[in-house]
Amino acid sequence: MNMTFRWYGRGNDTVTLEQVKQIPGVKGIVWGLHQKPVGELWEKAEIEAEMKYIQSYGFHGDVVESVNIHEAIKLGNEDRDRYIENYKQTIRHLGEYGVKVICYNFMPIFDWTRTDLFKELPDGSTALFYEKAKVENLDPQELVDTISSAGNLTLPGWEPEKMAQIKELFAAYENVTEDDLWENLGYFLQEILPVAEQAGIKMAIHPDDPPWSIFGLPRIMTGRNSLEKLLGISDSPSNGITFCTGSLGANPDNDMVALAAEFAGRSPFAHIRNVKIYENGDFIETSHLTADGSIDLKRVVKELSDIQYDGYVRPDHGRHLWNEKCRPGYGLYDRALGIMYLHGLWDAYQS
Ligand code: DNO
Repeated sequence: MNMTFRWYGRGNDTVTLEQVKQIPGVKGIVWGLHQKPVGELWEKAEIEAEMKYIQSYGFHGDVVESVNIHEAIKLGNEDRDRYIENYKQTIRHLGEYGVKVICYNFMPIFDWTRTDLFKELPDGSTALFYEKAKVENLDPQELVDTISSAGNLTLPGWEPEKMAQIKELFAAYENVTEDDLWENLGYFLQEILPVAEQAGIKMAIHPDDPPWSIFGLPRIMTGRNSLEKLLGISDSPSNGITFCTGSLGANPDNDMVALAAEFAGRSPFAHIRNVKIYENGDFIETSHLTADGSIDLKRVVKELSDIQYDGYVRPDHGRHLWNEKCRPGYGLYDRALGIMYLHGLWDAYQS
């Protein structure tokens, strides 16, 4: 288990690498060029600058999250090949600087989606919350208008440049089915996997979060069958998964312990966090402690320990504690606590 911590870069994160350095057992920083518009080539100089900074603190920068996928690729548009070429070149550049894993997702338009970023938990901390009915009752057009007018439905992981053309994007997806999305994912992977292999990089797809269709858009990385189908696209060792307990685990039908047993070996990267699922389908991100949520994280870690998992792990999100002001889900304190819980489980199982 190679413990890492996600960091959004200098000037873009409230957490500093000096602080991360004081969390025991963190070996690497999961990074990205977050200011880059999706689809653009990542230049060598930009990669080198980030890597050097990360390495100057004694961390590795083996994992990039994410090189996002342009909507033209997901839609299978005519101009997708141009963006795929950029993607390939970015992979080669990252390989030159020693990157080993690229996390990506294939969710149409939106990345992870929540309805409240600071929902209070009984202990007074706040956390990311998803209210199922709220999302279900939102007509996409209403959503679009809300975002374009007031911007008061602020959800994380939504690229501003995309939000500017949200109406066009919804229109473009109108007739796109799950099968189409699979086909476009297959096309993309067949193109890039040979390049990734040559560059010594594993591609690790992130599951959809939440793992079901939202706003009438197709979503395909939602559970066991999706993971199996993904691996069936290519047996390249570069075709892998980001095993995310919190994303897949928001659907109680996804047995995360069983999925860990089946898929951890094909997951070069794991995001380990807990969620509490309510009966009405709402969920909230809790502390990592198994007793606090609906996912049996202690047994997930046992599965990883049993196979001597040597992939990269991050605690993923955390709650906001002790009045910390930070990016939603990406504060210092609760992620540090989560890391120590994961280390504790791992050490106990390994002894
Ligand atoms: C949320 C993250 C996701 C993830 C992307 C991967 O915090 O887990 O935003 O980075 O979906 O491409």
